[in-house]
Amino acid sequence: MAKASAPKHILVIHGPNLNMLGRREPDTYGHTTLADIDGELKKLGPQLGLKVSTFQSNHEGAIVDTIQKAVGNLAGVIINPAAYTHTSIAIRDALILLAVPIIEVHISNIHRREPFRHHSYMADVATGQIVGLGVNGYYLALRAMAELVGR
Ligand code: CA2
Repeated sequence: MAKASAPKHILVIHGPNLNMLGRREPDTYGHTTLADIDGELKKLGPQLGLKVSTFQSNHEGAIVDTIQKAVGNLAGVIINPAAYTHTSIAIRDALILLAVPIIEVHISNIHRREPFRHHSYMADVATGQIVGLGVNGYYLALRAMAELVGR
């Protein structure tokens, strides 16, 4: 009988202040905590044949370091770069190094908010974007990732 292949590894990256989810600004970001989201993704991953790792940092360089270390070891990345979405060429350049599908997630609809949130430095290096669907966007992204990378 053929040996089952190892699950493909998906890294989920959360940018600055997302560690505050569920604790402040519930009208914009909801009541779900980051630990809730990571827990759901780690449960859903194996159901989709994927291994999920999660990482949050408030520091741009730490996010760049994590992406660099992952080069060659990942099947895909789901990233909510948070405020760095609108400022970080460094994270954009690091994402390009990965050469794997990238899904950009935003809990809020950045296009309905202040003009400075309308531009994303990640948008054109991402395979796709999910915005404005609340934390459900992360779970939709993981399902889409399973389709993109195969099982
Ligand atoms: O809608 C999103 O997911 C954002 O990436 C969230 C970022 C914001 O800068 C982007 O424009 C859109 C902000 C994350 C801050 O998260 C907080 C959560 C709870 C309380 C305070 C901040």
